[in-house]
Amino acid sequence: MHMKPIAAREGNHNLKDYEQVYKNFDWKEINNQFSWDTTGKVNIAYEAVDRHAEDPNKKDKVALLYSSPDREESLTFAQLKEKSNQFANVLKKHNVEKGDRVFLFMPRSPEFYMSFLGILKVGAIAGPLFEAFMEQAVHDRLEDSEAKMLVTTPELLDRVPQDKLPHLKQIVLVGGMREGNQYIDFEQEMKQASDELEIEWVDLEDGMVIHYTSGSTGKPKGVYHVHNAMIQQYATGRWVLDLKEDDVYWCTADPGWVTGTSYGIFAPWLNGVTNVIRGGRFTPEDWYGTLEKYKVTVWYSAPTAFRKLLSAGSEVANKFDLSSLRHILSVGEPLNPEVVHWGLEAFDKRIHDNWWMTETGAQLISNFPSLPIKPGSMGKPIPGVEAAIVDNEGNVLPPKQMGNLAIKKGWPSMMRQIWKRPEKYESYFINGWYVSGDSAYMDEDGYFWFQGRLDDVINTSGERVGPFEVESKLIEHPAVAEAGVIGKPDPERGEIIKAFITLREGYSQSDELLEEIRLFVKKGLSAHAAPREIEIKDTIPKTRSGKIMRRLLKSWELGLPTGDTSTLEE
Ligand code: 6R9
Repeated sequence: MHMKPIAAREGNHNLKDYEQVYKNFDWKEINNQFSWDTTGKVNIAYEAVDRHAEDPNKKDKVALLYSSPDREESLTFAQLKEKSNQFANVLKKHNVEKGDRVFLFMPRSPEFYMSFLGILKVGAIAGPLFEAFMEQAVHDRLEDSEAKMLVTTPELLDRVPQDKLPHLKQIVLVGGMREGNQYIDFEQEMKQASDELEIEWVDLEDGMVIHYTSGSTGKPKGVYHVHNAMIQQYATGRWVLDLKEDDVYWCTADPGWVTGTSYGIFAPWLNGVTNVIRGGRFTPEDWYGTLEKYKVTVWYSAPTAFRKLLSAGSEVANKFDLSSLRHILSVGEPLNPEVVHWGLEAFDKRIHDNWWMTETGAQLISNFPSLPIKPGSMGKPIPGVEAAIVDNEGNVLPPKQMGNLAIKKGWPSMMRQIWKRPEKYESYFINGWYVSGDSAYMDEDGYFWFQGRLDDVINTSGERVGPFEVESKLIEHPAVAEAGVIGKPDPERGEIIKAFITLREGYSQSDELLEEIRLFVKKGLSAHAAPREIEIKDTIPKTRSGKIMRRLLKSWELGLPTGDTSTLEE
């Protein structure tokens, strides 16, 4: 398909001559933006908040602009510094130390952000979890990380299997208490805590965040990031988000997802910009209303949301004044050219697609304001990053040839570990390249074009779901003997989860049973992991070594040729 490029954005922006900067760039140029460049001591929370709080011109600027349907609150940089200091002191009082894992399982709220920053300030490692997670998902992540403390709410506490988590020493409850004196009352302890803190200065290579993400096999992986990530989160905040002093920035992602931390916390605050956080459920009216009310200038969202806005129609968009918008970005799944064109109509703005992963910690490939956009392309590598298409041995392929999308190892925000699984970590790297698991090609102008996942990972509404985790849950249901799970293409959600199952003796197909099985996954794992479609089969195709052949299930589903089935079990 040939599509006319959309011209570069006119006017003043932060990366005016991409090609020139790209050619000459060295990451060291960024270091002098930070105080640690002279002191050698670092803490990302200091650079994101305290530094601005100590600046007389910035301290009273709004850092956090929080709203939800029933609450509105704003915090300046000075206030955010105090609140996060207080929480850090609460943590210290309860013996949280450098390197300890402290997890957060709660909805977006000002308390979430105070806690998150407080955790970093004592040198501990923060582990944010989606509030939608159910018991099994919560358990697996807290168990694997050996989290010592959890910050949650009384409402979510029932999903925390405390008796099965020997490492979990303390639970902080935000917004109310539950019976029993084993819990720490957030509100009460915050009141008593000092807002003066000796921040824990750490090394650039010390851990700061663990995000759990799904692969195609095994339990979710703990992707471990270090303070050094700030270099790239700051730089991409300028080049890609195009953040400037007076911007009002809104990233719609939940901090349970890497986009909600790297770009919902770090990039905006490292750049000293006002950060809008909106809680509550998605509706087109609510989102347009948020853009209008706070006069958002830079907006970072995802294709699945844009597609929902598109299908809500322009009548809805036209009810709102969206003239404050200057720059719009998208990540998480392929951004359909149709959506790019809708963006031009609805907002008279380009939507800038960019590509990265939980493991990469920050954006790597992007459409910059100063580049023409080829609708459907993810753009070009950011300065300081070498991207290529490689074969399975790690040899670079020529333009227009499809292969593995790979990045030369060593960008600042790269993950440094898969928690407790060094062999898993090593398996990402071939011949000096980080191999992403995505297939893509590069065109003759150096633009990258996403083609698909090479493994079986499902991308539903921008969420990565591992088929293995869903299959494991399915077969815990008494009626299910075997299960194979695939992503089925869907116009709005990108993919939906489809499960193929075989039934145990004594069970027969009925709509009630299928619904019960679906709810079983939803209640056990999370709503986004529950299969939207379940189909009963006589057998699930497997290889001779017993691996579920999801590729074959997918071919059947889509009516495609089945390819090589030589390893199929008799
Ligand atoms: C940040 C984030 C990573 C996977 C990635 C790819 C898909 C992300 C994309 C995209 C096409 C884009 N993905 N951005 N696919 N175009 N612009 O999404 O992290 O949740 O780890 O997902 O998402 O398949 O490998 P994560």
